[in-house]
Amino acid sequence: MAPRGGGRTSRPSVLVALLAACGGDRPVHSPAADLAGERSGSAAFLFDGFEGDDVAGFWLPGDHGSGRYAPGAVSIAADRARSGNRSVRITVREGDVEQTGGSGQLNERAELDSGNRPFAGRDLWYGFSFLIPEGFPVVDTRLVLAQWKQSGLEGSPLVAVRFRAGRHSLTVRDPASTMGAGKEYGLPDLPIGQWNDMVFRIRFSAEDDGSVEAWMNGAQVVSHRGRTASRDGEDRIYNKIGLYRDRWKDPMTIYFDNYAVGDRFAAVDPARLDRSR
Ligand SMILES: [Ca+2]
Repeated sequence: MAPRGGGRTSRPSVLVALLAACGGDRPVHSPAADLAGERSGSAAFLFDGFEGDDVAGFWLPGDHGSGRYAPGAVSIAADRARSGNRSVRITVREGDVEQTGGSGQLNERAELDSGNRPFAGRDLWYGFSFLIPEGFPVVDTRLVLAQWKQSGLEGSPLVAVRFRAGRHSLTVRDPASTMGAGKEYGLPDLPIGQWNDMVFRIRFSAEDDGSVEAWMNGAQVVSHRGRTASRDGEDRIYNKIGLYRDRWKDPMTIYFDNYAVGDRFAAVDPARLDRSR
């Protein structure tokens, strides 16, 4: 596996970088996010409401060939927003950042990667809202909308949100298996053209105290207990959102908004930015 962006920095420097980013001139988060943090009494470690002219500075760059998306595949969009006026639009086209999987199957991707962080062995909360637009090709091919992986561990993601042939599901890998064996939880159907708020509480652990919980539109839909990471990997975790699939002819587009990583539900809940709350 190629060296990953977040792996270049130690834990303290990641925190320093985040603090610097928050105080810098690059639009990392919106005033609405500050208000939400104040209301909840908790701020997220990472937040992108996609209200700036570009994605937030913590996302790894998508250099063609080495990054997670091809040039032009990720853009700030003003035609959809879960909160504020903008979101991020991600489109994968045939052959984008093409790789060959373990089974020889060609795969392709357009994903945002929030960085490689020392998150193993602790409770982490992730939240985002996403929208599948009208006209999206709902087809029977492998498609991953969000995934969590462990640095230094090859094979399937530890946790993944999938959408295949209209079936929306969450998979938890058996860390001892390299090729996908594990548990699959069915998730509520995905309404096309509507925003869906997702919150995840995940404890990545190579011991029995691992856990994965998920909420969709405010209702808990997954509660998993057991080992969620491998002793063969590093203690660093990275999370990607977007579109990762086996090779397919037709392009696919998805929208995300209100991405957050934090230490409690209220810090990452995509609905926390609703003005009525
Ligand atoms: Ca937004």
